[in-house]
Order: sequence, then C-alpha cells, then structure tokens
Amino acid sequence: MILYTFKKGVNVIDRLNQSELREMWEDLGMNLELHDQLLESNSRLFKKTHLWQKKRPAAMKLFDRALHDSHGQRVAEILDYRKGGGKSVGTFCIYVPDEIAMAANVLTIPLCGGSGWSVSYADEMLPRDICPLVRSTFGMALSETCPYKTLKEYPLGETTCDAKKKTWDLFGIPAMEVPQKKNEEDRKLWISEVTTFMKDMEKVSGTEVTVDKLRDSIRKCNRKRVILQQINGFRRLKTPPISGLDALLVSQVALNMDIDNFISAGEELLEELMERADNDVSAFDGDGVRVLFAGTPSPMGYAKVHWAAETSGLQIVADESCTGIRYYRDLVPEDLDTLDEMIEAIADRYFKIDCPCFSPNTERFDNIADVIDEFQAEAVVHNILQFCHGFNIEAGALDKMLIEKDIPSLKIVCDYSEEDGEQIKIRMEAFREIIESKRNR
Ligand code: BJ8
Repeated sequence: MILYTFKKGVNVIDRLNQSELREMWEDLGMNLELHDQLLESNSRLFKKTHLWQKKRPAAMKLFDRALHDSHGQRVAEILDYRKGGGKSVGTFCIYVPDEIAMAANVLTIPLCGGSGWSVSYADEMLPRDICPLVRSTFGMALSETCPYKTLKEYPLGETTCDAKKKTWDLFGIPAMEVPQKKNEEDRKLWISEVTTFMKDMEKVSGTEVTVDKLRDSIRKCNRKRVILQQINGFRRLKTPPISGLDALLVSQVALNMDIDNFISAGEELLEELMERADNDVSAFDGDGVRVLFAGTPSPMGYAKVHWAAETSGLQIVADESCTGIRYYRDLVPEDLDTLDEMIEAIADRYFKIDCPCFSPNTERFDNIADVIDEFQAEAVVHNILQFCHGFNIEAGALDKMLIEKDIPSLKIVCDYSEEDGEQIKIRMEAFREIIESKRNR
C-alpha cells in the first residue's frame, strides 16, 4: 500500500488500491457500473479543462489528487472516522457554520454536485427546469453513485433559493432557516438558528461545545480561510503565478478535503507561489485580459466557463462566488471569552455572505466593486447556472453598476453540459477582442 503523503500531512490513513476501493463502494451500496461511468466522465473532463495548462505550479498535483480522491481516498478517511464513532452531516451551502459543527466533533460534508453526468438521473424526482446544481446533486444520490449518501447522520438543507427549499421538502430534509432580509430582527433570528444548530450538533455527537473547543475550531477555520486569502492574493500581481482554473480547483477542493491536510497542502502551494512571484513566473502565456468571474458557485466537477475564458486569452484574477471570495473573505474574531459572544460573532460572520437569496442584496455590488479595484480587473465574466433566478435577475442591477464603472461584462447562462463549451469560447474570444480594442481607444 502507498502512504498518503503530504509534506506536513496529518490524518494519514493507508491509501487504498483499486480493488479495495471497489470493495468499499460495493459495501456502501453504490452502483459500480454507473459509478465507473461517472468517474470516467469526470476524469476525461478534468484532462480537457485543466491539463492543457503548461505553467501550473508543481504543488497543484496535491489538489489534482484531492479532486480525484473525492470519491475514493477521502471517502475511506470519512469511513474510518465514522467507524471510530465520528459523526457527520451533509451540507449544501456555505451558510452552515463549520466552526460550530467542528467544535461538537461533527464533520460537515459538502454535497453540492458539479457533474453534468448525473443531472438526468434527477428526472425521476425533480423537474427538468430547475438549476443543474440541485439536479446534479440529487441525480448522484438517485443513481446510487454518491459515496456520501450513507456516510452521514443526515443531510442538512437551508432556506435559501426556492429550488433548494422545495427539494428539502420533497426529500424530507431538515433545513436551517436563513433569513431573506438583513434587518436587526433577521439577525436575531439567524443567531437563534445558529444556536439551535449548535444544540443539534451536540445531540448528534453527544459532545458539548465548550469555549475552548469553539475557540480552537474558530482558529482552525480562520487558518484555512487565511490560506485561501493568501493563495488568491497572488492573483493581484501583474503576472499571476496561479491561473483562475487552478485557483478555482483549490477552492473546490477546500470544501471536501480534510482540513488539516488542506492547510498542509495550501502551505506547500503558498511557498511555491511566493517563489514564483519573486521570480515573476506567470501561470499564463503573455499578458491577456484580466477578468473577474462573478456569479453562481462552481462545485467540484464544473469548470466549463473558467476553461472557456482561459483558453480564449482571458485571465480570471478573482472569483466572486461561493467557490471563491464569498467562502473565505470573512473571518471570525479569535479573542472572545464566552460562548454567547462566539456564537454571535460566528452568526455575524456568516450573515455577511452576500447571496442573491437576500432582498435587497446591495452589499454584493459594493463587494464586487471593491474586488474589481483590488485585483485590477478590466472586465467581468458573469456566469449564471440556468434557472437560478436569484443570480439571473440580480445580473440586471449588477450590469447597471458595471456600466457606471465603465467595466465591460459578459453574461453566460448555462448548465453543466459540454455541448455549448465551444460556443461559449467563441463568445469569450469576441469579448476579449472588444476589451483589447477598448484598451487602444
Ligand atoms: S450562499 S449561492 S451556496 S445558496 S445556483 S442552488 S442559489 S438556483 S447555490 Fe448557494 Fe448558499 Fe447562496 Fe452560496 Fe439555488 Fe442558484 Fe442553484 Fe444555488
């Protein structure tokens, strides 16, 4: 057996070979034939979207491996943890406070699907005209190709968009109540929801959340977010040492990977990025056009728009999404003394998330304007997953703000399928030409 070797790796378990993996999937009740198809589709797509890049940091191999391990070695780690009495809950949104679950010894497993392969398997239960993120997630569960289906005490939803809320109802999934507005009474409701979440997590694990445990988990989650901030901070440079595609991969993997292993891999990548920055090594050929990617999340498996942009001479230098800045922008203060103070601070940290599920959501526009300035983006690529009404309708107001700032934007509404990839590329190339000609005006 090969050992799982991270430089300063922790939570190390023996690496499973192929037949051990198949045995594990069989024991989990998965459909091996369909799962093989899913893995084949994911790996073919990954080669196409990521492996054409010639100037990737060497440390990206850690994240490539973590991506490929998400249905294998990571599952084995969680299985091992659960066999030892560990508890876990499945989640679908970055609104669920990891710090609290961690302090109660409960592992959160993000379940959002990014694979186009599984979307049609959702037809059995869900309408076709809802967002591919929801359909991909439940398509995997319904086709018995999701290894996490039985690896948790329960899945935990949240009251964000209508597609998710009604799906929770359909499948009998409990949900945290995320308010729809951000007034003081909404904040109070959210603090009480976070408190209820803590009690639920204590019940799940039989472990009391103490001041010390919560302080430790706040520190650890902050550490992970700071690493993401630092990695992405290098994208401010004129010659970014990491591409948008790879920065997205790091963020996608951050949601699934064991937190200690992620911190360790992130530190290794940071060291290399520092060196590349010192030597002015870019991840891109030539100058390109600096763009901000804004919009719906890109869960693991989905990188079509990043691929189309970066194979067309655009350089994505920042991601305004839940698989980008929205996930790591805000930290929780570490110097608090009581449980109540900590819970309130955690609730406030998550309440800053500027999801279009809120009405109004004007802080998102201010945040986007700041990111454009900070990362010197010349343009915005606005990606909206088909049927996501919140992001799609909000795009109108965002466009207005961008026009006022004289920032060109391109809106791409699409699903997870591969068919429109080339068409999107043509639009990206035309967009790049427009921005280049604007430069010469
Ligand atoms: S905080 S963006 S992770 S809800 S893309 S399922 S909104 S129809 S994912 Fe999200 Fe939390 Fe908001 Fe972020 Fe619905 Fe839109 Fe689909 Fe979405």
